[in-house]
Amino acid sequence: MKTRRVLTAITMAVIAFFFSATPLPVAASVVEHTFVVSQMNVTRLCKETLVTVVNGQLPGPVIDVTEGDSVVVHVVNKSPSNITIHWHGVKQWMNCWADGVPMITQYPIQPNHNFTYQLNITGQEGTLWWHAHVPGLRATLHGAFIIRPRHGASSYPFPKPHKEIPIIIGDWWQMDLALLEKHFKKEIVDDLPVAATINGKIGDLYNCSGAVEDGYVLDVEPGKTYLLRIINAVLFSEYYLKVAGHKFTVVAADANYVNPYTTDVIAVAPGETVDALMVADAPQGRYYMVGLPNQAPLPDPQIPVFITRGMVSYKSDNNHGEEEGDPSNDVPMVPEMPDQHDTTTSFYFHGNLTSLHRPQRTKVPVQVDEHMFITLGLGSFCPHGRSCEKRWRGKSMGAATMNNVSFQLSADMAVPLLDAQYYHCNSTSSSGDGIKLYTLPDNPPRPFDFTNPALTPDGSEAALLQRTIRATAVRRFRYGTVVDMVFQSTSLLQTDSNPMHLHGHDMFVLAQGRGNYNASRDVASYNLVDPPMKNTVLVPRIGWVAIRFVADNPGVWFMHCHYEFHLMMGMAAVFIIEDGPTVDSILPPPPLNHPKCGHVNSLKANELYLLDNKVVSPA
Ligand SMILES: *[C@@H]1O[C@H](CO)[C@@H](O)[C@H](O)[C@H]1NC(C)=O
Ligand SMILES: *[C@@H]1O[C@H](CO)[C@@H](O)[C@H](O)[C@H]1NC(C)=O
Ligand SMILES: *[C@@H]1O[C@H](CO)[C@@H](O)[C@H](O)[C@H]1NC(C)=O
Ligand SMILES: *[C@@H]1O[C@H](CO)[C@@H](O)[C@H](O)[C@H]1NC(C)=O
Ligand SMILES: *[C@@H]1O[C@H](CO)[C@@H](O)[C@H](O)[C@H]1NC(C)=O
Ligand SMILES: *[C@@H]1O[C@H](CO)[C@@H](O)[C@H](O)[C@H]1NC(C)=O
Ligand SMILES: *[C@@H]1O[C@H](CO)[C@@H](O)[C@H](O)[C@H]1NC(C)=O
Ligand SMILES: *[C@@H]1O[C@H](CO)[C@@H](O)[C@H](O)[C@H]1NC(C)=O
Ligand SMILES: CC(=O)N[C@H]1CO[C@H](CO)[C@@H](O)[C@@H]1O
Ligand SMILES: [Cu+2]
Repeated sequence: MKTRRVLTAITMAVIAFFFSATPLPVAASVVEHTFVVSQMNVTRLCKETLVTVVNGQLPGPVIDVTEGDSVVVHVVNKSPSNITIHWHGVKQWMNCWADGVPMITQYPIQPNHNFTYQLNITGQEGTLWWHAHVPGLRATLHGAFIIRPRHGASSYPFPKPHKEIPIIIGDWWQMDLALLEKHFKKEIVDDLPVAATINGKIGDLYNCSGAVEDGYVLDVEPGKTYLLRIINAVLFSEYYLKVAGHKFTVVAADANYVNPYTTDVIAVAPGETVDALMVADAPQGRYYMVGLPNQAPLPDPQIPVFITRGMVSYKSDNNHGEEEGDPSNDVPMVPEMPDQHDTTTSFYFHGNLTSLHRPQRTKVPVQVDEHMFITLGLGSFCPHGRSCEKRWRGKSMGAATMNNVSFQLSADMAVPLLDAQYYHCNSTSSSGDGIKLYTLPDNPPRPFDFTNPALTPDGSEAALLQRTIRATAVRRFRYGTVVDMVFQSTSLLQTDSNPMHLHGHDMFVLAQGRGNYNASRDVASYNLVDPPMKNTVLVPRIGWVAIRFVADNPGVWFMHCHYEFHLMMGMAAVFIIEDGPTVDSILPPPPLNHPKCGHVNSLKANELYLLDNKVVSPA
């Protein structure tokens, strides 16, 4: 389903010009894929389940490109669901139209419709991934997106690995995941996965009818180095990954190189990627590779722990006819995992990432234009005149918020926000007709002791704070604005961490801390020398992260928590980045395949929208 063709001579000449000072790069290509989205029945754990997949594969096909390539993906939707595909972490410079967020950057691709995405991969190397931006369905509609250096593997800032292996941590649900959102809307909240997977395989900790499940096996040769491209594609847990008897050297995160960091455990939250070298330097034998999720301890709501297990297996180099392993190590070695409630290991893992010094590395801007402080927490929609009731695995899912606003697009919205913004075909202002937008506040509207343990899970302390509002929360930025943003995880109703993902940009992660952020104390801890750059920052539980980013990619970009339930509950906002002053800082028109707002129905005012920051009473 994949073809590669060389760009035209003119484009080649242009590229050759730009690279004339460096060794001859590989020819830029157009990498073309066709993604047929369809449903299929898969039997795991003795139960047949209807899953939505791309090209019948689980995980989906790998997109494997070289920096400088163009990617063309034809999506053919043969499933009964509306679909979009998001290219997670791809910067999409001047190409917001291809970002793949339904009703934010495009109309969803309806059943029996096609859509073609075109993206240029520029200035990025490493591991990213793609996934459906559809609640629930991304658990099976995803795959690795690998960007190789233009000058070949010998230009890696680390020894050339023998092999490069995507390691995708996923979860396994025994339900049609299109139902997840439907259930959610009906306030059915007991949907849970039944197992976790490595590269689509559950592993031998699970069995049914006496037979254990298949596990992922990585065959290694003694002494060789393997680059593991680790992706967390699960819907709502950070994972720890270990291989018994082995260490990792972390070399990149979110497709940005980091200073090599040696550890025996990888922490990877949904939306994050980690590239790590693993040397097969243990005595020959078999070693379990284990993925274990972490979660906040009680009184937070607890979910079952889904551990997945694969294997690193040494190829025998003797001639005694053994198929695998050394007979003296027949029982595979099991790694000692962190406790499921240990979040400190993750805190340190993330705290130890620093960006590698290279000529291409983006310098941290020192002049900051705007400061924002954003609290992340849960809340409740409380009907008029009634008190807020118990939420989250109680009667209703309630809300998740950023600065006390729970993001929601109106169901009868006629135009994707990007079209509305671009064509002014519906006023995207906070007044007048058209799409009503609500400005995401720069600060929490009501400061409180954000990490007070008494706010968890819910009781009299939380009652005063949990009432929240629904709105299409947006924040506009002038082109080129340097933004400092502190994300504060709160203990309001729960104490989860929050992997916050910004589309279209990487963020410098300046600092993280526990408890409440305190500017007069914490600014001093900012790393302005070599902060890591991430598209997804894990805001620790009962803690904060300070990031900086440059709003230099015009468009309408989603910013959201990558825990699926938090996202469905509204922990999201839209960043609108305005055009710049020069020709090359103006968002180009959409590709021709993009339906324009000309043929859409009129918008209806919706009671969920807010006008001039005041709640519009339901009619
Ligand atoms: C899946 O299996 C069910 C019941 O066995 C069947 O009715 C359905 O057509 C199958 N769906 C697909 C896509 O194969
Ligand atoms: C799919 O998208 C179309 C157009 O946006 C919408 O009218 C329809 O209700 C959606 N279908 C589902 C199942 O969400
Ligand atoms: C969608 O793509 C398929 C496969 O390339 C093609 O057969 C079909 O005609 C296309 N449908 C539309 C509506 O463009
Ligand atoms: C990709 O780059 C080519 C060559 O610079 C340009 O013509 C094209 O418009 C770009 N496409 C996108 C989607 O940015
Ligand atoms: C099957 O799973 C059960 C419960 O998890 C476990 O007690 C049993 O040992 C497993 N059997 C095999 C063959 O792995
Ligand atoms: C790095 O990790 C070590 C332990 O693994 C920890 O002691 C140290 O505090 C971490 N550094 C940061 C900046 O988090
Ligand atoms: C959110 O706003 C509502 C009023 O709209 C207020 O009652 C509640 O205390 C606020 N909660 C927080 C966390 O700011
Ligand atoms: C914030 O930090 C400053 C400097 O360390 C300290 O004086 C102040 O008491 C702190 N504020 C709070 C609310 O903890
Ligand atoms: C193109 C489009 O959707 N236009 C609509 C914008 O909103 C006004 C007011 O709701 C409608 O009248 C237009 O049809
Ligand atoms: Cu979250």
